[in-house]
Amino acid sequence: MIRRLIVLLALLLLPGLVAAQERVVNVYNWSDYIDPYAVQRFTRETGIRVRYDVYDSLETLEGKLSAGRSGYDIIVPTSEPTFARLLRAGALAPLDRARIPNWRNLDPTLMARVAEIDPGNRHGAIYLWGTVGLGLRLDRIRAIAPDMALDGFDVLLKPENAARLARCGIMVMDSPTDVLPSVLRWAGRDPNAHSLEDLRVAEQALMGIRRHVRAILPSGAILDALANGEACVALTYSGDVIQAQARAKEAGRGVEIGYVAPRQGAQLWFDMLAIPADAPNKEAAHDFINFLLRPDVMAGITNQVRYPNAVPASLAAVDVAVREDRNVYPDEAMLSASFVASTPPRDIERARSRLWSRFKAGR
Ligand code: N2P
Repeated sequence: MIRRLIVLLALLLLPGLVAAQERVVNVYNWSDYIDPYAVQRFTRETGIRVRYDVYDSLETLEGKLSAGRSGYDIIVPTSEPTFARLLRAGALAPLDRARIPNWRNLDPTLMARVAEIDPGNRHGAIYLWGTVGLGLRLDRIRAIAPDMALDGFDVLLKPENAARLARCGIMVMDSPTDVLPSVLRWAGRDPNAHSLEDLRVAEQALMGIRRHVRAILPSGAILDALANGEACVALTYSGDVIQAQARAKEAGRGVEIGYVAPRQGAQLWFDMLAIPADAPNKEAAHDFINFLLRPDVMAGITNQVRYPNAVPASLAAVDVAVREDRNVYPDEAMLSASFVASTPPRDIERARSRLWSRFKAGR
């Protein structure tokens, strides 16, 4: 009888014990920003289950993280301002390099660029990087405005151009953080000059085209709209446009998408793999980072999402068409003209979000 009770008890408790032993990593990453095959492979090789959530703007990520106890083990904030701000707030765990042997695969020159905000690169590894620019629906634009020069933000920000293209769909991603610096640059201002006067200039530029803008949407929705031909001009991230271009081509309905990063200087950004200070599964998070930094895994990711990575040894396995696409891997001239956004002080940050609400409301 007693033996039977023990067996029964064991049977009741077993599932709980197994669950307690199951290893999990909670990943919070940008949408359309990984090779699904890499995630499956990680689980197959390590036995660690991946719970995967996505966001599509820095504002969303920061909102979630600053509330604390997000429950995430891996996040992918842009070096500035989000990663820098979380770091300053003590919200990021230092990385244990001994658990990340593939750290040696990282490009030292790129890592040096982000060391300015994270001395010694103690809290983050570059995952992917890219620029901010315009996705253009070339087949429609050629029909509507064959004479328009398609080489920079004039296409969007000159009101006479926006007026001509309005009927085929102008969209802007919903992120003051990743939109305002490019607008300032276009207006001839220092994109990192954080003054109210500068913000007024950016606001004027945006308000000048507001009635021609069909939608201000999170970046994930912009990617979809470009891919299915609903957007003619869309301000968003480089690789998202190139993914949309590939999807549109595959669909074979004549939607032809192109990407334009302003020659005068595009915003360049670096997204960081980081572990929140209160992450529940820090060991599994280290294993995940280590896995992503493998050249073969990274090559698969770049091939899938069309963003360059920071693991030079991956290049050999990156498709030639992707590797040679200057919209994916910008050339030297573009890189030296580019700028990286800095982290605005609090009061300017507040003014930026008020400006953005007015832009969205259109008044
Ligand atoms: C992925 C968006 C890219 C990240 N869909 C921009 N930092």
